[in-house]
Amino acid sequence: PTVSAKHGIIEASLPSGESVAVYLYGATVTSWKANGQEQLFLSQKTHLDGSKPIRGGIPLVFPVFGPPPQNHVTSPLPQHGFARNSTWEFLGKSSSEAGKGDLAVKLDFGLSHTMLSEEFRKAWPYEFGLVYSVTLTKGALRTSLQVTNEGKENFEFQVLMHTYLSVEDISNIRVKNLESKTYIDKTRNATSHTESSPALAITGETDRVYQGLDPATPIIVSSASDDQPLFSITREALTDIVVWNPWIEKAKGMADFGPDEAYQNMICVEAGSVSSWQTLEAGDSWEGGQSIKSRL
Ligand code: TA6
Repeated sequence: PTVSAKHGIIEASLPSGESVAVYLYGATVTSWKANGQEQLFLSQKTHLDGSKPIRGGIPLVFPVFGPPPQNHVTSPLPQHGFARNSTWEFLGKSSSEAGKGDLAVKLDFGLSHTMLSEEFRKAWPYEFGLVYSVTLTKGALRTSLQVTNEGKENFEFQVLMHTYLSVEDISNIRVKNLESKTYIDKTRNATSHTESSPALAITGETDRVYQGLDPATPIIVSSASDDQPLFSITREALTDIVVWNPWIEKAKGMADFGPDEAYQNMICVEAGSVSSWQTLEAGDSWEGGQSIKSRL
């Protein structure tokens, strides 16, 4: 495996044609190629200069998902918290055997309270350490986050990996294994519903938080035309899945989302722990992650 670091971008590749690129800004994965083909969506109008969170790839949401609640310790933070708009450090890479003679290359990134901007440190005054690992193997990408409470008081957090998957045509994909699950529909005043479809089609703005899923049951993004799985996502310790597509109007309304019709080429399937709060006691650590397999 080769790894290169320049201009705040860490890249790694495997002889089998897999590659990954990670911006130190937000530790945001911006590219994952399997078999030489890009698997993630990245808006053509995304900022990449740190002026705004990257629109695409896998933005990292921590310590709060969505707009922070009122009268809460996270209230002063921006939407989705500070992890995706802070500059992380590259801690290093390691290579290992991934079985069947395949290689794995793991890139580690770190963010701690001492590295935060004054604004963010004041807004969320806890002593913490984050280690984000991005592991590339043949046909799969794993991202996992370890959260450590380095202070003397407990804190609570939410975490989510805001994965933008690249699809050829949104009308030809289905999302499977959500049937009978409870979800909060943010396009219908955050009301609670039960999923009735074994294969969810995306036919308009979709913004749903599916709750309490078995992390080992893969969420499948499949092709409707041949019922083949395109992506299969399993998780560890992340029991919620957010399904989001902005559709026509919201896509037009985001200045950094382009071209406007690109809503047809992406689906966000986001592994997280967001429907409640994880409490981390002083000195304790928590870890959670996702593994995305690509059919290609
Ligand atoms: O993915 C779910 C969501 O919370 C949507 O409601 C939408 O706001 C999306 O995240 C993008 O948020 P962002 O802050 O990146 O524009």
